Amino acid sequence: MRHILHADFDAFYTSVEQRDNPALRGKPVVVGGSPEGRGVVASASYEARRYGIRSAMPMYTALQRCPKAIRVPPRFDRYGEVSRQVMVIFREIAELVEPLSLDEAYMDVTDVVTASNTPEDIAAHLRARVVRELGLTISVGVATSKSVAKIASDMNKPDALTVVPPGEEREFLAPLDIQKLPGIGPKTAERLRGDGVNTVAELIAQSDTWWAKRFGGTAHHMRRLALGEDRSPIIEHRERKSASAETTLSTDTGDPDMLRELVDRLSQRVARQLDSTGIGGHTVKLKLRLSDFTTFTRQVTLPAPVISPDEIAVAARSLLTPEIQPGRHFRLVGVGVSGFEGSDDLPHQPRLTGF
Ligand code: TTP
Ligand code: MG
Ligand code: MG
Repeated sequence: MRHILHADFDAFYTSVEQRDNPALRGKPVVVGGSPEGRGVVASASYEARRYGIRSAMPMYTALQRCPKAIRVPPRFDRYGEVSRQVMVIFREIAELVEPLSLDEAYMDVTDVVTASNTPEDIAAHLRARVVRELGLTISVGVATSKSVAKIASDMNKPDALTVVPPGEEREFLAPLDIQKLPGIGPKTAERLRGDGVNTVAELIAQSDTWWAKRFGGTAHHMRRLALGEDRSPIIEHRERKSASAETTLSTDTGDPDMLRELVDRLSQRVARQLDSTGIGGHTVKLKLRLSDFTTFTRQVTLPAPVISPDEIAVAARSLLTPEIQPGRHFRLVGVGVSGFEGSDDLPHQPRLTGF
């Protein structure tokens, strides 16, 4: 049996800002782009969440919901620094560490567990150390698998320790909404709800044929997740590749409506790739090839990661618009997302580039 911890900072970006600037403490704070520049909320303090403010919400909407909320522009360098510091602590307490994003990681502590040092003790000690050394709180989930530990760490946020004892995984998951399971995004959830399946209990009650129909090749894996029997190992270094999609047109076109519609379709394909990992990227790229085979890309790096088809499409369309010019015909269009949280290709400054 393994003992896995999942740790995740509470309101990461905003907590760092509140720590560094005492005037922000105890107040509704949002980190993200400006409302005029169509910015979105990257992180909202728990005080701001009481007003219904959430990550990925347009900043304009957030400030409408809570006009006295204080907006702070993101400082990615600072968050990267804190992230490296917490990962050092994680590596000191656990044998294996798999960072998932800047603010969270899985840890396998199986080898350090003893009768007098239970997984719960290790987690409590870890939480205390992070508060003492970094002045920030993390929520931790303790379980026998990655998926259950991750769901547990999110359960009682903020500043919480949630333990799922061995053997109780199934009961723990049963009452939860299906979307709590990793791999069930909004699209899949919608289809399952159409079958009257809303909770994990209802999911595991379905027949083999239903599972095969709904999940195809991943049915076996997903069923294990739903039963709390996820066996996936802690992976020390995870590759996060970019997600992209492109199409060569049957006839070259310069028609703005056709091109925009194509960009939307490609954005949906890219979003589906991102949906499988649940990780958004900061950079949206548009690739274009003209009738004469000249190929070029345009890209934009955004303060908050994009993951939904609409977010990707809005950014990609904004790159497309200036390229539509009289007499210009396109033979290929591509859309891509990169710049994932915690990866090396994330630039330190939001920027607008073309090459
Ligand atoms: P999360 O861990 O998802 O969120 P959080 O730490 O702000 O809040 P909590 O964990 O307590 O629910 O993401 C970590 C950071 O990643 C977050 O502080 C900002 C960034 N982020 C975005 O930029 N955009 C997003 O849509 C999300 C979800 C996160
Ligand atoms: Mg967090
Ligand atoms: Mg996180």
